[in-house]
Amino acid sequence: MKTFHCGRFRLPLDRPLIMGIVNLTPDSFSGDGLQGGVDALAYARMQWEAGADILDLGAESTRPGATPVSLQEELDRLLPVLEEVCAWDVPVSVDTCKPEVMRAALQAGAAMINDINALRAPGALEAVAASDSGLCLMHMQNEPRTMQQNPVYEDVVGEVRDFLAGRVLACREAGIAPERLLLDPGFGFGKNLQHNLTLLRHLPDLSPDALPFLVGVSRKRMIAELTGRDVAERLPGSLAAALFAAHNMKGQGLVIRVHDVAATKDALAVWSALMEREIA
Ligand code: HH2
Repeated sequence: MKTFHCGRFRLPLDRPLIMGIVNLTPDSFSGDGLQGGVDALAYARMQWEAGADILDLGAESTRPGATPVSLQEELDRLLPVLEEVCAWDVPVSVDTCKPEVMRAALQAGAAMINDINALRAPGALEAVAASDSGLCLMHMQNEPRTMQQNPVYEDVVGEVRDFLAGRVLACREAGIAPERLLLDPGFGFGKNLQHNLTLLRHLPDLSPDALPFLVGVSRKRMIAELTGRDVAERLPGSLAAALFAAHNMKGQGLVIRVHDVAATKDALAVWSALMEREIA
């Protein structure tokens, strides 16, 4: 059976895994950031107890138009929470593009680095190569400030696949074992609705060497474009997309990054019970 290697954890990929989002930001698009005195540790524990297989801590919003935060600000938001959560028996991922944050996170015990920039920043590959952390390599066209200003592709599937293949090669050349890698098409990161739908339909075709995928569609604008719903009402649409991804990727390995862990777990439980006869 395939496993995903992240730090001291070996996660079996025979069923879709759930990554629970913990946004340590005041400005996340989903509205789940830490405004209004929400306790980050209590929130992280709630995500874990709801059934998250991995917790993903992010201290910088990447929503379209977001302004970057300074290194110090990101570390100040992240480290106090990370140090506590790393003592729990759950793999902790850190969502960051900055090599300095990667190094500090790994030192504090993070089991995974989730980089929407696919380790392209100078020094990023070197920051993670010698560790045993899991890694997520995501495709993004342009950068968060500008990415949704008319994204254009000639062949979105081919371009995303080639980009990911290039990043996998760069990791291999840096000595990173493929068992440490998850790939992500980057839904909403420099893509319009049609790009997002095409990529979701073609997930299994996007991965060089049949590597596992991470999919993040939870509450995103593509759900709003299909349902007309505000951010607080996008759960049913998010679940439909998550189940489609699970169905499409069965056997290849999938991590689903979500805000609503308990609801996603229930939806996957029903889907996997229905699938059992086919798998047996
Ligand atoms: N999406 C967001 C952030 N990080 N990482 C990966 N690998 N894939 C994604 O699709 C992805 C991601 C945006 O979601 P969220 O963290 O809820 O919002 P914000 O960046 O505004 O905090």
